[in-house]
Amino acid sequence: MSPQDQLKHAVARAAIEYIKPKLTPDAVLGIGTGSTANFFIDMLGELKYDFAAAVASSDASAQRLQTLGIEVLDCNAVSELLVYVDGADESNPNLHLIKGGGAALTREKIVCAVAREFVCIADESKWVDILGRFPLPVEVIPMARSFVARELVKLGGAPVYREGVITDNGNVILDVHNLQILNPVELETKINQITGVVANGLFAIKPADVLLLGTKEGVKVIR
Ligand code: ABF
Repeated sequence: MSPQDQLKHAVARAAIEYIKPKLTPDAVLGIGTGSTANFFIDMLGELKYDFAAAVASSDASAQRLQTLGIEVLDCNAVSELLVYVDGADESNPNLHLIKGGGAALTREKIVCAVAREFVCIADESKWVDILGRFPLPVEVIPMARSFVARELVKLGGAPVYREGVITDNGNVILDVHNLQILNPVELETKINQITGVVANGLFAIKPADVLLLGTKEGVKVIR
């Protein structure tokens, strides 16, 4: 396993230990997408008799959960998720995140909105002082792609169409480069207001509640 994968593995284990005492037989968990989330999903099999079911932020994660024998529910069938566990592309010290490198940002935002607590799991390469080195993903209705790109340029970004990618919702992704995001809540709000935008990858209006950060010195718990 690469050193980075060892850190992802360690934070996945920490997340298992973090959620274990909270589980109840009727609890439904929100489960994210990506390589760090995959480590977590694989370990979640150990606890599958301690909770009821899961809601997944992507078709890929849903399949992985089902393969382990974990029931996957439609989000509309659930009034609340006990916890949402997922990775991120960047986190700042306020636990404002950039997510969506895997193109699942809209479903991730929905799962996050329904969850009582968002536990973010990430290795130390994701930790930044100022968000924006990682290009900010924006999910867009295909017809609005060029319009939204022009509006994003007005906000100071350099949007790049992620060619060949169609989201689970049938939309396209613009990755916005050259941003130095000094006020993540404000930028998230502004991008949300552009007609044709479905969601953007900033999780600042509703940030993570806790970050389990994998470092060479061990897993840090940041709130
Ligand atoms: C999801 O997976 C995303 O929001 C983020 O884009 C990505 C992180 O992937 P990885 O864990 O593979 O770095 O959580």
